[in-house]
Amino acid sequence: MPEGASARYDFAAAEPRWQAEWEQARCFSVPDVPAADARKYYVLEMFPYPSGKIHMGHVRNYTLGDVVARYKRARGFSVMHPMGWDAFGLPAENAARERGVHPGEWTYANIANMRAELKRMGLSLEWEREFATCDPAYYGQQQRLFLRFMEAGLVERKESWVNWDPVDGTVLANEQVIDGRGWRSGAPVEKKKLSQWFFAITKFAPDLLAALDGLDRWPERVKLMQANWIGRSEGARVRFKLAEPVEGATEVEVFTTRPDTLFGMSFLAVAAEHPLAAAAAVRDPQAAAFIAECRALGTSEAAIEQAEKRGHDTGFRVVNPLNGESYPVWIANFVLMEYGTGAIFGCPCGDQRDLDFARKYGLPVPQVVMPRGEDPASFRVGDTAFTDDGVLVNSGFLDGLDVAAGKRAAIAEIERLGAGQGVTNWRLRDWGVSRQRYWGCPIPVIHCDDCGAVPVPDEQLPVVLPQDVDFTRPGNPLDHHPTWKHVSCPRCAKPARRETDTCDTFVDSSWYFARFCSPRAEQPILREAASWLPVDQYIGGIEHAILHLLYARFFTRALHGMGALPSPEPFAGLFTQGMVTHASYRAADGRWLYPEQVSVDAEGRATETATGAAVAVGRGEKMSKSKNNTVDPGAIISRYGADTARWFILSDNPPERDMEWSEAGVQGAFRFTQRVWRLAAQLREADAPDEAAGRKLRAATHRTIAAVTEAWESFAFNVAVARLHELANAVADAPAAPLEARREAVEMLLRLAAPAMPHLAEEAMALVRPGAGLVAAMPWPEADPALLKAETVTLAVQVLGKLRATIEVPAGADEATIFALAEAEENVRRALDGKPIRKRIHVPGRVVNLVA
Ligand code: ANZ
Ligand code: ZN
Repeated sequence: MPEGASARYDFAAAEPRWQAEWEQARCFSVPDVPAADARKYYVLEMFPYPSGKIHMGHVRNYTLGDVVARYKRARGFSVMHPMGWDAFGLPAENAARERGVHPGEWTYANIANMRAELKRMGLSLEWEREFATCDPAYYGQQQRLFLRFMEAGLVERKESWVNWDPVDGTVLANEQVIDGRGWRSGAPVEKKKLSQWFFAITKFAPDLLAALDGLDRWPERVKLMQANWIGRSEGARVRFKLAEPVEGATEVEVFTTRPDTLFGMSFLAVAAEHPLAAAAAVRDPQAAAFIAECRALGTSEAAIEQAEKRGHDTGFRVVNPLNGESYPVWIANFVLMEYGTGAIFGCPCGDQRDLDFARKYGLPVPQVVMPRGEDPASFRVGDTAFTDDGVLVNSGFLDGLDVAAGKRAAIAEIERLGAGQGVTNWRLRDWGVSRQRYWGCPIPVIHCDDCGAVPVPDEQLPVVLPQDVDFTRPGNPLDHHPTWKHVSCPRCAKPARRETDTCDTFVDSSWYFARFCSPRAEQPILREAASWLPVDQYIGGIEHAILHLLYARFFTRALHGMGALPSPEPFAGLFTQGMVTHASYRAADGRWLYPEQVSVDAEGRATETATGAAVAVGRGEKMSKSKNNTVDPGAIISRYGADTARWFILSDNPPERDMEWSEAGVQGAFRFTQRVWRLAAQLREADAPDEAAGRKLRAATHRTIAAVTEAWESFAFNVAVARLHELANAVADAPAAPLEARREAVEMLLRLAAPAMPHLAEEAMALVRPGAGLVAAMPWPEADPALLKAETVTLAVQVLGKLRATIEVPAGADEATIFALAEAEENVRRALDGKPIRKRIHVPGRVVNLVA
């Protein structure tokens, strides 16, 4: 053993030491403006919300990103890998309300805590770029962007519905509405109309949809979710004449994607907020009561989707332009005012919601589409509408057509009659960014009675949040602050009011990746630094597949249009990781137990240690505080070291899949770190060096270089781990190989494992090649092509599935030769015991199985 090398790897001493070395050597720093000849690579993980502690999901996310960053750096890229904090949002205000601590104080204390925890992980981050979105220096620049968006016509002020808590007198976010009631007051939530600020994301809907095609390094699943969210629908707007005018109105317009089914109409339905509904409410108290009931449903689409379909007949009637017949007008809770025209025609045979509604209220169900080949005289839908392609029947001039041809023909006829036109409709709504809360970026506008909404002049930015705020009163503290909102109009100098709405926190995360390129610049994004964009590899959870990614794409597209960004897309590559799960334990009385409270016997039966009572074991459940099945990363790092945690989290499953955290798995990873250390510490010349063994080991080493390179490159991280385990075995199995062959094998093991176990790689490398410098600064090893051509292949030989021998066969040997060599083995012959072989199976490079 080389002098000073101890038998055990002392991670607790080594890890902080190497972290300090990397920091001192500035291994992870890159310039704001990339060098002209540099090959840039920008790796980014979705930045964390500073809740107070890191969890295993963070450990997985940041380990994945760190592997990419370290690997790409070694491949000669100039790698930017920054970190910051998504620091505005409701939990800080809740802490203020519940514990009387200022949201800023709470947030910055959490950040300090989590920064220290992340640093212990040994991530190759460039901490000089760090910022929090709640820093005035960040949100001040965001206000600048808001003003630029206003100038570009991308900001609008519109009325929109919000969830209103009548007791607390405050606007509620959708997640604060629980079963239709305010989360704090418990009062039934009302819908209320407020003037709010919107970003005109719908202007970009066609571009945002079309550009998905070019994102070839994004998961298909995410692209599909985005496409559905943007929701392009081809259809028609159709006007129905009212049988009698209502308050001056003579017709109702609907949006439909199925104009081919107009002959199957049963009713027309409008949203509770539709003017016709209001007109009905004036005459009919029951209509008014029904509308109030709909209002209590809140504004979330999910709530509306799940609610029972209900309606109220207004007594008004309309005439269908295609068949001239008259139909009742209902108010229905499932019709959204914000989509299409806020009115639909219901065709129960072709739409499940319409069918449920018709059955509930005894409305007719005319049959107009059916599967081809059915008999129109007898075909009837039961409880399930027929929504597939089929043939149109009982539909006049449309009879016999399929759905697509029927749509075209129906639209042509509607247009000829002057009763409407074919249209493309988008599901995407404009993005309402107003939030009536304190802990967010103030919207930089001043309201003047004479001048209207006046932008805050650039030189008065940032509009800083006041420190002295009162959280004991309900409502928005900015609104009831004694002085903050009282300012003079920037245009006419008369007394005016500051906007007290703050931005949706999704705004903060829509451009942070651009800010990282020049985090201290006096403007939002330094043009020259923006050439770091797009982010080459973005990594995060699937839960952000829609909103965050769509908003970031919108921002980037808008800024690109203004000439501020070089690329119209923010993220060239996207990787979505799976969850970290853990067993959970539940007692018969429903209590969730901590793993420490449970004993598991050899057969896997779990009991509560204190009582001996049986415990139900849940497998693979997402770690969650409510189920007591979380594992604290800090405790794991203290006990086993960061490299062990990183190695284990990479080893279990492909990173896109969920992985189960287990104590046994962590211990396995820990043993591997110790084993690698011993291989390095115990290198010395063999007593009788065996050249052939050396050649074999070198071939294995170089095959591993090729395989692991490919695995890191392609996010097959668990494969890289498996191949490195094999290389460790190969070294251990070649004690007679000459020292240089073994030294090369261990060196490569360390350098190839370094993206995952960076500390151990440094510490052991200092033994294997003293004076070679930091692994973090070494180029990636290259496999020697000559050594990749294996001379022989080792195969396991099984008889009836049981291992009986291993054989060496010439590379490229045919199957007849391979079977002959296998059957000639002494042990194999004995196992076969003269029985005829019924089946021979050969898995190339791995195994021969003989079935006798
Ligand atoms: C008649 C019809 C017949 C419909 C049929 C469907 C099937 P997408 O694809 O999402 O655009 N719809 C229109 N506006 C609505 C609103 N404001 N609230 C609730 N539903 C609305 O869906 C378009 C379809 O959703 C439209 O086509 C309309 O119902 C309904 F056999 O019109 B359809
Ligand atoms: Zn004014």
